[in-house]
Amino acid sequence: MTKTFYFFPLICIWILKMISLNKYKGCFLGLAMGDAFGAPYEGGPLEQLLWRAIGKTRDGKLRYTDDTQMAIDLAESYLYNDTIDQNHLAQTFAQSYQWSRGYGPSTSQLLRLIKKGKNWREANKKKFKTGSFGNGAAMRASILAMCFPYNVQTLLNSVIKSAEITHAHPLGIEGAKLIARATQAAFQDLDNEKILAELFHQCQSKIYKDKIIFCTEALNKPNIKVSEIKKQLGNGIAAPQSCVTAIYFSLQFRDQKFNSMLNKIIGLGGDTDTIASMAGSIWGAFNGNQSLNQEAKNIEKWEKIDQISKDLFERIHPKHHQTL
Ligand code: AR6
Ligand code: MG
Repeated sequence: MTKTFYFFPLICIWILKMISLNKYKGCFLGLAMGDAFGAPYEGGPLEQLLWRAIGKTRDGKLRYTDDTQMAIDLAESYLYNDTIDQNHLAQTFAQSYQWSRGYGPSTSQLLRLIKKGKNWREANKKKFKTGSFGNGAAMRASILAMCFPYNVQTLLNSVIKSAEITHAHPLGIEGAKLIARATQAAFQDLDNEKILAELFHQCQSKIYKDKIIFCTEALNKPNIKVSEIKKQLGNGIAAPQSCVTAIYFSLQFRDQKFNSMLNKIIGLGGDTDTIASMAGSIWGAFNGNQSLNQEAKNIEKWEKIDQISKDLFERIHPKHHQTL
């Protein structure tokens, strides 16, 4: 091995640029907006009817779902511990649990068990022996890119810690790693080809590798139909059926309006809120919050989300936040 190879990681760290506060805010607001604006269109007629009944707060704001709630829990637990403390995070998830946020079935059961005093390490394999491969770990993974923005390996290790509490299946964890790394790359404004090459390199399973290849090809076909994206990449609640879909839309629309991306994702049907939430966080990591601020005010507790983004930014950039 040559000396140049040894120095390569150091050079990589050196050329990383500092991420702005606007990008932090954009990432979290994009997650919450994708979630809250996508939620009325999720699932079939029954789910949509239910959300029509419970999808607004008393003062007329759009409620967010489990996606944003678990993202807030993760950020708050990190800020409290200055690390990912799995026991604390599991308790934080469980204390925030409310059925009306629309948690997935296995996650609902798990969080109720933890609330009753069960250890998450036993409870997380109760419903599925190998753990869940739902997209619930991926939908909060962008927050980890805000906690660990400058080091890939530290980020991926933290994703495993966060994911395995609720989604211990390797495919659930792998989907979360892809979303987290795509967000980290978006913070650095890497170009699409480089992002997808890195994600392909990071993939362990054939299902994700094949989807990243399809995604790379699809981004070079401007007239590709949404129905083809749905068929090839998926629109479901399993991580392999939604994570690469979200990455595709975030990369396709990175230089366009947030709402154009949102409308396309709503048109997909299926798990619209979680796909929009994952894509929204990556879009926000590219573009920041400026164009989101006005519409974000329609969402419940948007000020809290804005404040947590600032707290995360200041925790990671203690010397710089006063100058930005
Ligand atoms: N074997 C078979 N099916 C599985 C397995 C497995 N190992 N793992 C997951 N499934 P869950 P989530 C299927 O409950 O990921 C909400 O709207 C199974 O059908 O862990 O937290 C969220 O916002 C299971 O019920 O949920 C997300 O959008 C389903 O995947 C979405 O639901 C979801 O796994 C998923 O949330
Ligand atoms: Mg969802």
